[in-house]
Amino acid sequence: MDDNKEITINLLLLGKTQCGKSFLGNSLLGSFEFESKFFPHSVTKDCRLCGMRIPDFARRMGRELGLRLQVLDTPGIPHSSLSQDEVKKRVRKALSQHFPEGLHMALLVLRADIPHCEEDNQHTVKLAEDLLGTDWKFFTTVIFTHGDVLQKARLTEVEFLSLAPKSLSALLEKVHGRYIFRDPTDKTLREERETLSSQIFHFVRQNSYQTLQIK
Ligand SMILES: Nc1nc2c(ncn2[C@@H]2O[C@H](COP(=O)(O)OP(=O)(O)OP(=O)(O)O)[C@@H](O)[C@H]2O)c(=O)[nH]1
Ligand SMILES: [Mg+2]
Repeated sequence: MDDNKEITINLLLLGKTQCGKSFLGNSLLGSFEFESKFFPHSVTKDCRLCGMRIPDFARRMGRELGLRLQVLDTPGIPHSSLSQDEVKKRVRKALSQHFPEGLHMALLVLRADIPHCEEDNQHTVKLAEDLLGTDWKFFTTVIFTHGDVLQKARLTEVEFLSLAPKSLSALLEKVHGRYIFRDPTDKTLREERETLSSQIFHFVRQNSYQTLQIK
């Protein structure tokens, strides 16, 4: 925690190509900082950090508390033009460059509208472990994008998770049940930012604002 007036939270976006990382980053920032679009190949090639401040985000001991969110967008893995090793190299470099004080939360972005296969989920765990070390599970939240499909399929979040393969439940167990379904339909950027930032802030506070040091 910085001082009594402002808390900085460092967030990392991780996930496969076209899973919605940059879009999620924009929703968190409440602006269109990251290039996000539907494309038949990977859009983001370089890691990029963007930040924003929410003054008067919360109150602590009678004082207004501001929140500064720092969001690091990354290329997807697998990537259409970069090798896995190259993407990992870029992410590691950006983490040490931008978050010398450590990472509060990695946001592991998964699409809710495509099937979750056993191998995919194992690959996701390995990727997080490779990049963040063995403590990754204490500093990771799974974010399901395209949550709007659940409504169309008349499935609740609980039903969706109970029908998903065991490897997905295992992944959610590993991250201590920290997951969020996002459904950007009918929401303004501001509403999205408020909902997402409070959910993530809650998880960071549960961790007593500790950070993961990237070696
Ligand atoms: N309906 C819906 N569309 C989404 C959601 N998240 C992302 N998208 C769309 O999915 C497409 C890809 O989103 P991006 O944010 O560019 O995905 P990315 O993971 O950054 O993609 P790369 O940089 O190519 O790896 C865009 O058209 C987004 O508008 C979501 O939750 N719901
Ligand atoms: Mg992107």
